[in-house]
Amino acid sequence: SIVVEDDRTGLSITTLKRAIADNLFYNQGKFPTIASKNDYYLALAYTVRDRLVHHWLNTVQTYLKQEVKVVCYLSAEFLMGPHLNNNLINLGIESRIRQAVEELGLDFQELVDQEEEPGLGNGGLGRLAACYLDSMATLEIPAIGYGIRYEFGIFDQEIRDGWQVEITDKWLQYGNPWEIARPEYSVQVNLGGHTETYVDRDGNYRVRWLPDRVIKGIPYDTPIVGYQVNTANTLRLWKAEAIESFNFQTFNIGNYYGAVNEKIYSENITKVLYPNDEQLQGKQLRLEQQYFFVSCSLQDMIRLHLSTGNSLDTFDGKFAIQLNDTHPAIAIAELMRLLIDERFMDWEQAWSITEKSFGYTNHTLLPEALEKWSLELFNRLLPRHLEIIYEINRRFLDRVRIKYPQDNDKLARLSLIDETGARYVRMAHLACVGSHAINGVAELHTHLLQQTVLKDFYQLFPEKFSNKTNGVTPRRWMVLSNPRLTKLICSKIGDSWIKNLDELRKLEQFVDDSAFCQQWQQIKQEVKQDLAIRIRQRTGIIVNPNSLFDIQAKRIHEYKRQHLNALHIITLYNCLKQNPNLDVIPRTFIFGGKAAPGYWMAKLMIKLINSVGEIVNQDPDICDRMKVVFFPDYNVTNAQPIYPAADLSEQISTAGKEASGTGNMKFSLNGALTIGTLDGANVEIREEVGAENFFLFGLTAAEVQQLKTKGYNPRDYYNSNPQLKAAIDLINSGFFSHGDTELFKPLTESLLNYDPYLLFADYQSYIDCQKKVSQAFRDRANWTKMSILNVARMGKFSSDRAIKEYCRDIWNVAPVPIELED
Ligand code: 26R
Repeated sequence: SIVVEDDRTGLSITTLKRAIADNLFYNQGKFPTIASKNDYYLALAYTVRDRLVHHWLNTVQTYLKQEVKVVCYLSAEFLMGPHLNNNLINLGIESRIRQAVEELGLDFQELVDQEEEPGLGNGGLGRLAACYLDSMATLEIPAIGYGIRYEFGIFDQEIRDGWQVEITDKWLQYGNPWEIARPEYSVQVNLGGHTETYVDRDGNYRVRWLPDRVIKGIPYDTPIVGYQVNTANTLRLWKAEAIESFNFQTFNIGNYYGAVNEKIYSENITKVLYPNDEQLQGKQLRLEQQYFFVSCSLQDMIRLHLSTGNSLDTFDGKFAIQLNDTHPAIAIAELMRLLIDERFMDWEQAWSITEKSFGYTNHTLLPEALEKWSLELFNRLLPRHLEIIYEINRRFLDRVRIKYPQDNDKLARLSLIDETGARYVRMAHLACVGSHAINGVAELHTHLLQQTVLKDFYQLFPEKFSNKTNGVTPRRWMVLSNPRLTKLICSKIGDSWIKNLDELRKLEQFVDDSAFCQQWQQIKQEVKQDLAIRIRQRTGIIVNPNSLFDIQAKRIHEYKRQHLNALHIITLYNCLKQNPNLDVIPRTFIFGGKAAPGYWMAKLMIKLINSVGEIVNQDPDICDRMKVVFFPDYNVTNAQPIYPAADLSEQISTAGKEASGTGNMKFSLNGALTIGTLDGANVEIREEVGAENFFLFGLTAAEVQQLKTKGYNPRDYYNSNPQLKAAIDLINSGFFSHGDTELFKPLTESLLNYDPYLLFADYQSYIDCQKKVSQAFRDRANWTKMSILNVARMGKFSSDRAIKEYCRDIWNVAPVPIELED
């Protein structure tokens, strides 16, 4: 008998080919003869989307029917990376789709490369949110990711003359096949104006907010498919638009330009992601973004809750709301406002619900990154919220006063309002008081939080605190990015490690299997060759795939110390110049990362790396024993082929400064060895892989603290260390800058006079450790063994493990399997 499969769900090769052709014709409106690669990509993407819609709708329906508790992950950033390949892997249809595409005479990789990645995040925090969505879907945890649909994500980076140039990220310009707009669930968000009190019919005093602006929030939904499960959760991102009625009013009185202007003004709110990861204080638009997406999301939760016939009394039993840093912390005041002003709940009950609903994750200890908003700005934009925050603070400080009578310093330190100078709202304090759970993102980070920035809160409510060490999803960061290694591992231990990463331990039994080690090394070699080709395409630099690939890929920041890495390169260069016949292990130094556009020192660090590269790469005395590469536009797409190609992972932040790091996990998972300080999750990675398989250097966080207290003088190190002096002097001589002795002065002077991140103190330890790395790399068999052991022992760093801990300790949610019925 003849079976004709549905074009939208069928999975036979014939049906898939027909579906792609059909989507090309009817969605793209193109004949094959005139279709562009992008038309074909879109036709393919719609074909894949069709095949997950029933997972998605069944998931939503199941959650509603069973009235399950849902995790709402509130984050200003979701750094998703490309969806197509990830969806194919999680749906388990990659090989069929590839075959169908190839039988149509198309190049599969070429189509995959068409996708503009949604780069709606800066770095670690945004990418963590994306890994957590993948894990929640895979673990069948009901979850919604709530965020902002930025029209322009993180800028694209170009390098011109060694400098970073920022290019607008127009990721939506050719359409986004993965999202569905849901204008029927639009909400309104107020801004500005003032408040007034009134007496309701029962004689109660109430407050109403009379805003001077109203914005519409429209949700755009993207399915988040779990790995080999029927679950497809939702990422719901909000776009700001003008309210029609506002427009028409202006239009009717003949002010056409005014009407259009109003629309432009409203849409500004979700126009662009702030590319800074520091110093955003005073940026009104940033606070507007935060409040906008938070208010939209909470209104959405309330609508969902009431739609199933529930009363708000049970809200906290149905929603676990996680604050991804303080960016959405205004949610605490907003939920209070919605419950009290709009639903007429009394304060005590509203507060009890709020506290039980929220959890707060802190992602940084850097004082300049702790969010605070001036009272003036806050009052201008959110007058009602400021009143609510004052009331939260009044009640909170009353309790503190009972516990610590007569300790005004303590009160001032704990207050939600910073009154040490100009007055500010402290968002971290609001988050701590309004949440039942507070966590850091690595053991050391959580410990330091409790001892430093949140010390008083820890003393007050120690039971709220816990650690949740970050993790990364092995689906994207191994299966997708490293198919060769995935295949080899599966051939030895099966494929259940993909869902249960601890099973990688089974690889340990093969470390002495020479055939296996051979294959392992061979794969690393092939992947390095691939990267070498990309490097040549992107930079024109020819690198030797047999050299040690030494990679530092992360945002450019002084605390991450890319310039310490540069000092090592210059030191090595000096050694080779002095002793040209020195027998050294050839190395390729690869950097990737963006600098915040306003962060001059970070931009100068990029220029320094490129300038050093320019000299080193073409110096005949070096004979290709060193190459320095700055790989432009580091993003999720470009990261995927980078992690698998690393021999050495640079995790060299000043101890105590990197909250966790997640790139450190991705490198190690892909078989790189780490050179690192005892910072963030490095500590735990070293614990897991074993000290003998990790290159440790540098001061500990405690030693950093002690040295700073005792008085740190970087110039002493410079004067007493000839190698260090030579490196700094060479930069200052203009050797790397065509004789310009001024160019890098801001950088070298900052190091000589302040060196806030202690590069000079850690310099010799780093150089010595790098020598050990080179020595170790000579024994390739043993290196391979260490590489295998690193991978075998990375189980802990799966985001699945992290999410299970959040579910158990913070959210109190359980898996909800999805049955597929049509
Ligand atoms: C508020 C504004 C100034 C701002 C500050 C800091 C905006 C963004 C940031 C970035 C911070 C919060 C961040 O990305 N932190 C990183 O979080 C990762 C995930 O937990 C960690 O791995 C990483 O160590 C940490 O720097």
